Amino acid sequence: MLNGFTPWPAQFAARYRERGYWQGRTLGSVLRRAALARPTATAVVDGERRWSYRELDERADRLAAGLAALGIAPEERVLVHLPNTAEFLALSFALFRLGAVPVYALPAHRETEIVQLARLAEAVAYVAPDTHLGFDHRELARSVRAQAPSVRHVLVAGEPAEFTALAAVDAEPDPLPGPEPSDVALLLLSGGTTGTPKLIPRTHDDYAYNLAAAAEAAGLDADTRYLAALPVAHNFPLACPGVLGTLHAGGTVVLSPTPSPEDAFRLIERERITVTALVPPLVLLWLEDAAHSAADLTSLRLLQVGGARLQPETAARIAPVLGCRLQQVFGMAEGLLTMTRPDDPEDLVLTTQGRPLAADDELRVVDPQDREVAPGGTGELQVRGPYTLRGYYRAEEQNRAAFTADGYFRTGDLVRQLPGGHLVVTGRTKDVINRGGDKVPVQEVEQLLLTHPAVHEVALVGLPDRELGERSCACVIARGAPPSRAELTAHLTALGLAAFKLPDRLAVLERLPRTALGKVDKRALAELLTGGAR
Ligand code: J2J
Repeated sequence: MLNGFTPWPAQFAARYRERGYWQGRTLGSVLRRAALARPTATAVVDGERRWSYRELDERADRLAAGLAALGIAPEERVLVHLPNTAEFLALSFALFRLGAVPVYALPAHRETEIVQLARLAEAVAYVAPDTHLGFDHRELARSVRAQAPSVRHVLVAGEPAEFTALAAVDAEPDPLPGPEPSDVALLLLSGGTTGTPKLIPRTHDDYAYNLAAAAEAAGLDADTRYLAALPVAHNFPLACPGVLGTLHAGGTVVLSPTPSPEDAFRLIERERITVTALVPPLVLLWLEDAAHSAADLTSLRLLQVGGARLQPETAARIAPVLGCRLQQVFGMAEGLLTMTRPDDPEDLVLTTQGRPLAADDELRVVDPQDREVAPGGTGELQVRGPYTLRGYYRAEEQNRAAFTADGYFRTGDLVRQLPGGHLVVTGRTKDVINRGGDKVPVQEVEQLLLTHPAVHEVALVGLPDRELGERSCACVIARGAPPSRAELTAHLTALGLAAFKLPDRLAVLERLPRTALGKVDKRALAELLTGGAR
């Protein structure tokens, strides 16, 4: 078992097996089964490339053998920093079959995040494209190698420079011992509430359940043509049901280089897409563009929306403008998924975030003292269940705060549960800014801002925004001449911070409002900056 992983207690594991959640499958076998059933069907479309199930399956086997020949062993971690490409899928299944553990970084991540992740996971390899949207990942690989000594291999999809070409990692498949279904299959990045990132271990058993149950709840089958518009390194388009759920169902995955209406509409028309998933700000963009687009979107059957709060008014425009049904999804890389269902009444689909995937998802809504609130009341959501983690990877101290004594995960989300079980997400208790689905880890950004010589003190707060839901504002007490926002963002960019974490606004203040306990009062600060309009 992977060191640093917290397994479920034995009686829970037994229950989840007995009740059929954990079926003793590995993620590698999910693809094998689909490939045996429909070898010639198209599994993945990436630009002009089309791979059949047999081809994807064989590529995964050869790549697994090639990785083993490089000396990458089961349980070793591989940092995967690939955009939406066919290689992402071949590599993921190769690692699943080998029993090596992919750590998924988002394409937007830069040196700060990548080095932190490589160190935390003690990754032995970093896999990236040569360049992507104008950014040279080989440059980044050089600093990763210099700062994270565990990284022995850099594998490049494309022109490798001094590194190894991913395409050259290829060998005759040998039967591999392979992982156990209860082993950790992958590590996902948490939305983040602390200064440094946290990794979420997902096992073969739990993730196989997750993707299969989500596929069922979204009505996927062999005729599904799923468009991956969001970056597939994220849990939502990866397995909720996403690309893995589509492959499980025997459908076709179409990879979009970006989620822009321009790229996505072209692919929806060309590939007769039936299902896709978006975050709310992209829904707004798609609705605006669809109104004057000549693209034929009539194949679209279902649009999943999640990651941040969807305004009911926006939700109501989806069916008339895009001609498809809406499925709201409230999810987290930590596990729990709630979804609206096809047979839900219209008002629940428009105004709630759905109900849990599993009958054995145990939900509790609590007050700040961890006492359950009265039914229908608002409070923090705590959860445990067959696909919700019991501990972050190698994070003993943080785990003491993130979980209750009886194993519930404290989500940091404020919710209210309706009598039928549907949840309405009303806010949060955690110090994260949800910038249209991109999670800005507040403490991490504050710590980096403090390294600027003109910043004496800083608090990053979220301010309401019509398009993104929230935008970030850095409230700064200056040391000497106040810095400009351009100076601060240049400083953070030079440190190698992902662009979505850069402050959208700057407010230079004389002092920061404090709570009775002396902590910065972020609520008061946000009210001050919005003129109390919050
Ligand atoms: C309000 N807040 C939401 C929603 C997530 C599916 C969908 C999303 C994610 C995801 C995911 C929300 N309304 N509909 O992994 O599989 C906020 C909550 C939650 C946090 C998790 C999936 N859907 N959120 O967004 O791990 O605050 O996962 O705790 O990135 O996003 O973020 P993340």
